[in-house]
Amino acid sequence: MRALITGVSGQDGYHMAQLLLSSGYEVLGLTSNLAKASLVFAAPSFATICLSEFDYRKPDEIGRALSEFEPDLIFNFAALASGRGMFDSAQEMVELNGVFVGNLLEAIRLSPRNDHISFCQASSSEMFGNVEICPQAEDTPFNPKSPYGAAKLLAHNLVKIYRETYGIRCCSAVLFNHESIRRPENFVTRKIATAAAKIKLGLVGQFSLGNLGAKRDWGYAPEYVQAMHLMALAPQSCDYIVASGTLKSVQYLCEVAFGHVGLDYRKYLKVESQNLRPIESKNLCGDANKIARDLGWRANRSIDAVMVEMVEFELGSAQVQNVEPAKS
Ligand code: F7E
Repeated sequence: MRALITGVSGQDGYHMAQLLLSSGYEVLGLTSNLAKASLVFAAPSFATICLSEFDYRKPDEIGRALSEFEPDLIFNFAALASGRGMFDSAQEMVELNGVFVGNLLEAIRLSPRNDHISFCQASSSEMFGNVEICPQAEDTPFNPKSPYGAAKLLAHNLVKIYRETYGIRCCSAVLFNHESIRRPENFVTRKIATAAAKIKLGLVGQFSLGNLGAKRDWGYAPEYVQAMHLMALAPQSCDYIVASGTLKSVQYLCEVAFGHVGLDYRKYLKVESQNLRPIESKNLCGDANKIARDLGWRANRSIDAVMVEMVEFELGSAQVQNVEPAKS
């Protein structure tokens, strides 16, 4: 089996590549930054991955990749998301997070092998915006409050249209927040884990956050890519909520991370307005009963355990970076 992963060097692309390579797939990873991707996948366990530089703004390129590589499964993680950047550059956001997915679906439709391809899109809980209904299920109305959420909703709707109109095997996983040691440093879990580790080691004296009261449904990224893999293999393509069903606040994550290293986060935290969002989505908590019923997937690892894993990883990395060269 052959799998194509777009946005391969991000957190989810990395975990998906790891899962598929260990399951015996041939994997082609598309990336807008080949130098970065080559570093991300430098470990010997990724020796067989094939990486290719890709311009997401050129609609023809995706058709070429499909005819040359002939994938059975396609996972789309190519997206702009930069921590508090849900409101960054609306035009780029719409082009990459929305229009590109239309180009990808059209390339699948035009492919002579379209019967052999199954496509899974990384959709987002940000499409719900500020919802009254909590938890959110597959039939909860979307009401995005950010350009990111709106662009993701464009892609989500296109997937549904191509499935229903053309019979393409395509589905969307509505992913709630999901974290791991691969999270980029501008996301809140990584910011907190890095701060806890560096403050514990005496490398920095304080850290800054935005809205401590913000609550999210946080899960473990390697489990969320497993859900998407199951969805792509399912005989019937349909969309699923992928979530833990548990709401926790940013403050709670600080308590877990700093508690793990025996510190009180309140002594080191500065709340800064630059970390606040113009509008904060509220009540984002997913009901993942449908995927549990149909495909047997459930979120297992708690966000407490994920935060501890992230802090331990950051302690290790910070120590390695700060080891002084041996004196001769
Ligand atoms: O924010 C609050 C912030 O940037 C989480 C992506 O996977 O999940 C992710 O997007 C919460 C928000 O993730 C800071 O206001 C407080 O309430 O870690 P985040 P996100 O924006 O929710 C969704 C589902 C996706 O689809 C995305 O691709 O934490 N928060 N203080 C902060 N957030 C950040 N980044 N920095 C702070 O200082």
